[in-house]
Amino acid sequence: TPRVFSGIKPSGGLTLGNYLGAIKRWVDMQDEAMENIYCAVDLHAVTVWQDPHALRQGTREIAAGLLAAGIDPARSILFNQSQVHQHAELAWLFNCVARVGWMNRMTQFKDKAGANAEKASLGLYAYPSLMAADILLYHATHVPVGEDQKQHVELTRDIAAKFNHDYGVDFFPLTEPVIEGPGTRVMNLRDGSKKMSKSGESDMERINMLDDADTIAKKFKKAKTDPEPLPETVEGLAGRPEAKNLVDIYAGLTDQTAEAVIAEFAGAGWGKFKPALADLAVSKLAPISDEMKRLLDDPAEIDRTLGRGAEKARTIAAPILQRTYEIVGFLKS
Ligand code: AQP
Repeated sequence: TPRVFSGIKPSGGLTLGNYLGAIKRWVDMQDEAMENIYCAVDLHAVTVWQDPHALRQGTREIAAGLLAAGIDPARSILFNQSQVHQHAELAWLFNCVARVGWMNRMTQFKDKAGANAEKASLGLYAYPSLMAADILLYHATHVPVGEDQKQHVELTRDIAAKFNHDYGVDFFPLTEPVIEGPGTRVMNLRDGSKKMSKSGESDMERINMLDDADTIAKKFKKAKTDPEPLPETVEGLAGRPEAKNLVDIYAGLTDQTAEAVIAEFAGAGWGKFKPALADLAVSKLAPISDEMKRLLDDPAEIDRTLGRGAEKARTIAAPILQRTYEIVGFLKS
């Protein structure tokens, strides 16, 4: 069976970008004939310093968000990365397979490190080889991600291919990114050229999954737009990143195409569209955030769920790492 792996970094609260770009599709993938593995990637989070208390809280929030959105631990494996030490071990080997030149081309590192790359952690630089390890440790064939992760999944293929070639084996699969639908790149509400991020500076630039109805309405009301009304056809969104983003969010939340949304709202002003979008977002997110809050009231139960998931993950990961060590030539007594 095809195997799916994907993760979310506990570097802040979950956003609408995480929901539309990742979680919503992960839930749907459970209905396909695939084995699903979903992970709170805490080892990735600490590539930038995290307050330990916030990291624990963020990890539980991801678990609660996934469970509340419909990830079923009986059908999917759900765990946090650091409980399966094989991720870090395989990442080390991949650090030795990947080339410095490959890492130098990663645009996310450039974005996150900013002007002062010398001060970035070595872990942030090597992030893509840990991500390759996350995926290949399970021989995952499909990786559902947002558009921003496409380059990293392609690098994962390069690492797998180079490992297979260097050791003359056909061991690691060449993984496909699964990037589909209108929600794969949700943009910042205050600047349509940047993606919506958990850790962006201002809270007004993102919708958090735990935001209440008033906050969601306020954020959409204040979202940056141009003065023009919605166009008559979807082509009219070209060159209007903020308008396109709000239409795409509407489309993502209703499982429609942007064309269908434009057909419904052709020529409408923002005074009509924004409240409709806010109502829609609240109607979709409120049941999830209510359930998240209920789950977060019992952190010990969340921890147990993650622990059981980690146990299942290790049963897949351990033999694959062991075989990798044999291929590489590590002695085992
Ligand atoms: N804005 C987005 N639109 C669509 N998909 C998104 N994803 C994240 N932001 C958007 C997808 O969510 C999954 C988990 O991402 P992540 O949290 O592990 O990493 P990230 O993409 O670096 O997230 P952030 O929110 O930008 O975190 P910070 O600010 O801490 O760096 C991935 O599938 C991602 O594509």
